Amino acid sequence: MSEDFINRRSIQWFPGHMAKTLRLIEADLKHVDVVLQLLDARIPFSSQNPEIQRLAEKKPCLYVLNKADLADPAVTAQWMAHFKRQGAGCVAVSSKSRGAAAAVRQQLEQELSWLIEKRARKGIQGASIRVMVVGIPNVGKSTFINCWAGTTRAKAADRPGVTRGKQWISVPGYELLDMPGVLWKKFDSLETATNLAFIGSIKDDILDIEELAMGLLSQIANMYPNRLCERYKLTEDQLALDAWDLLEAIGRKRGMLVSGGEVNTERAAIMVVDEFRASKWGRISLEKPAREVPEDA
Ligand SMILES: Nc1nc2c(ncn2[C@@H]2O[C@H](COP(=O)(O)OP(=O)(O)OP(=O)(O)O)[C@@H](O)[C@H]2O)c(=O)[nH]1
Ligand SMILES: [Mg+2]
Repeated sequence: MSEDFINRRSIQWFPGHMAKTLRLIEADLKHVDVVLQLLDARIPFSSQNPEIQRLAEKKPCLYVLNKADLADPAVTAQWMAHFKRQGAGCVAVSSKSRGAAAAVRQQLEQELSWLIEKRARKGIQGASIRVMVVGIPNVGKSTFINCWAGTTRAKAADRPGVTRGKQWISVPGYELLDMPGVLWKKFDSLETATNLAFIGSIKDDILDIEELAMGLLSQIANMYPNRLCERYKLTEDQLALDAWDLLEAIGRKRGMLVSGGEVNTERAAIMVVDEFRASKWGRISLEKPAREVPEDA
């Protein structure tokens, strides 16, 4: 069910500024010391853009699982272990809380200790470390930079595609490069596109909101059934309804009716998607790391 709206609508959102950003990332890599790749802690796999990945590989790279305040902490711990096993530097933060910048800076200084020592040996201790911040739209790149700067320097808002050009921001000891978010030129995985749509990294205008809400309800009814039951006071029988009927049942519970007593399913869908994104259903992770087989198994 969650894939239906993708099949019907074939999601495609790759405006000109995203193509330009990929070229900018490539060109600016030689001017930075490290790449911070922000991922969404609720979908650390789906939020890894392979094209960004390919470019970032040329530099030391650190993953930041942002919006960890919205994700299931137990699953985030699994993701941290997963990245560690892969030998990748990783830190989980919430850019809405003050500690995020300090946590990332500490990890960065660990990853870049060789560079810091090399600079100290050459007597260029004062040089700032240049950091490029990249990721999908709406993952919180600009918010993270503002958190580090301690003030609003980069424009940030709760929709994808806010940052349209690159912007350097200086903080003590560092130069941070904010970049626009980049999606896929063409999605090859329906699951990835679906997950990105759920968390709001794809412009909602190009999506069918009812199909989006139905997909989300089906997925959460499987993964975290109790959360839906609690939030919408649903019985087990109601939870087992198909997604359209479930959406109607939720709309009815919330009194979202039109004349004649029918449910305004569009209003219900908007409410469902908004409530998920605002974490009204509690902390939820949509993806878990694939079970890895130990090498000696
Ligand atoms: N709960 C929570 N919200 C966050 C966090 N980081 C960012 N946000 C919110 O996510 C939304 C998007 O943040 P931005 O900083 O504009 O995201 P961006 O990655 O710069 O987006 P683009 O410029 O569009 O690529 C804003 O509403 C932020 O307040 C976080 O760690 N936790
Ligand atoms: Mg931004």
